[in-house]
Amino acid sequence: MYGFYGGSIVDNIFREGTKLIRITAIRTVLLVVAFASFCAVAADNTDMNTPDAAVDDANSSGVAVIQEDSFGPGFCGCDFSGDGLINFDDFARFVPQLGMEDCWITNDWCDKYDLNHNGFVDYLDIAIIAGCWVSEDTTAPTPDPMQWDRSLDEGGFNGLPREIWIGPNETFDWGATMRADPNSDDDTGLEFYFHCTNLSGFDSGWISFPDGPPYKYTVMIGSKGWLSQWRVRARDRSINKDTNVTGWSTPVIAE
Ligand SMILES: [Ca+2]
Ligand SMILES: [Ca+2]
Repeated sequence: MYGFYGGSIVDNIFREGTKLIRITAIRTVLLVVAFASFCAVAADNTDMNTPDAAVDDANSSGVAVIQEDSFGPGFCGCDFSGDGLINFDDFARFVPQLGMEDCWITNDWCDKYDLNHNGFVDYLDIAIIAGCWVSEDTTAPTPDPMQWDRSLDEGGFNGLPREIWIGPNETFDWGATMRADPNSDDDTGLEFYFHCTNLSGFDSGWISFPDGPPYKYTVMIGSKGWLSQWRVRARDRSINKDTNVTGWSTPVIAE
């Protein structure tokens, strides 16, 4: 009798669990179907993505990509993964937030998931994602070609390549220092390559600056008067970073 009673509880728990899984699965399928419909509509209605429906993106190289009504993160205003591509990776991050209310400045618009800042994470935000569906960042940072930072630092120096004493021994501890100057950040972030054109072994390789500007590179070279010549270029950090590369800046000799 006791065993039968216990089994009944287990059966109930099992039934309720199964029901919950079934409801969750149905909701997920309905959501994906609804989203696929949004994508189909967006694909059919190309007018949704014409420049008239978008605004200029100050964070990329001038190509209009951000939807006019989106204040969300990164590329297209809805790149939650930050890779410059809008796909299921972003949608999967968005879905758990669907239905959130009381989005406001104080909670960073529901942690940025309220894309249009109307106070809710809802179907209007899904429409924004659908409008950017499978779009990807295909533009290099600006300016293109990259340029040197000619502003003066606290020491009164501009960012053009110059020799600098960086060691305790004034004969052998000279290096070169320089700064690049992108005119804005990029949707996915920036990387720079400082290239020494006449001496080997001093290139920076692709480097990033997690703390942002100044984008400054300093390298030990040896003694004074080596007349190393430098140029710099930049790329973004998107899935297309191998092709989203600026041209080289003008070469400058460090003196
Ligand atoms: Ca993404
Ligand atoms: Ca919203």
